[in-house]
Amino acid sequence: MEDEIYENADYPDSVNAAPLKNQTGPRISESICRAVVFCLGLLSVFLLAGLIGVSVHCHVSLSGPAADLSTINANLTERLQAREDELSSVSSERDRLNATLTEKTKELDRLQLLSKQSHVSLSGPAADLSTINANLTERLQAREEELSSVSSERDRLNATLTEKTKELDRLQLLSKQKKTCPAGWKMFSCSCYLLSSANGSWEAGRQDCRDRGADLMIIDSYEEQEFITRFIKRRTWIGLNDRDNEGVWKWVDGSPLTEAYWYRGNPDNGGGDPEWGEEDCGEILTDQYVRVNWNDVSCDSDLQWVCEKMR
Ligand SMILES: [Ca+2]
Ligand SMILES: [Ca+2]
Ligand SMILES: [Ca+2]
Repeated sequence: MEDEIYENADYPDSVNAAPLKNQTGPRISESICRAVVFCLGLLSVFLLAGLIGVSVHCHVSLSGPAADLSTINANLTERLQAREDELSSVSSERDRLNATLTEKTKELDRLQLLSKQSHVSLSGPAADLSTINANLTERLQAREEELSSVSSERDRLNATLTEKTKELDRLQLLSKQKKTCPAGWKMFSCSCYLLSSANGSWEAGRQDCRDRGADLMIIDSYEEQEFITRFIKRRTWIGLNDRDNEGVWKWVDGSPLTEAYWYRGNPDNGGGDPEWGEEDCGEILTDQYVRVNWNDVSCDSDLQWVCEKMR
């Protein structure tokens, strides 16, 4: 515009060159041209001022919304970030679902294949196989029940065996114990014998034997008579008396006297001598005559005694 203005400004100068040859006309034209140039220059100044004003106004008016734009930009950035996050999350979910779908598809294929195979294999002899299977299952069940029953029987027998073994051991131990005599007792044949260390009446001696699980000795064989004769060193009570019925001798177990070894003249019940009194209890004398060493004597006599018990 300014160039245009100057071009217009130059034009009158170029026009002025020719009219210089004419002195009156050109002077008026020159004044008009100067006025026009002045007006144009003034107009240019106004236009320039207007442009500057507009420019300044625009600059001022843009400084206001700059802050708003920054906020909007920040908001948009934030929302964009949120959207991106959301997208990332959705993508992950999609990938996960895809993986599950793939897995399920494979499982379905496998099941379908299996179903197809089963269908093919069972389609022919399905009934027979089913029957055979049922039979086998039944037989297996029967065998298992039988096995269970046999196992129970075996356990029962084992328990009984254990019990019987214990009983046997106990009896063997008892038998072994019975085969020997207690300490201090003398063993002969099937019996054990104990000579007392103290003296006493026939009744006191018998009580002592009973307290030991025995009784006064019963002599029922010549061998036993011979044994006790060698065993004793002094007069000794034996389990023989006629207290209940004078002259009728019996052993402490109630058995009658069938084989006797009385010293000569005995039993004499004291021989009628009041000094000796009644003689109702039996003793073995120290006499070494084995076949004749028994005597009847007062039951209150003070003698040792011999106990006997089965071993
Ligand atoms: Ca005996
Ligand atoms: Ca008598
Ligand atoms: Ca006598």
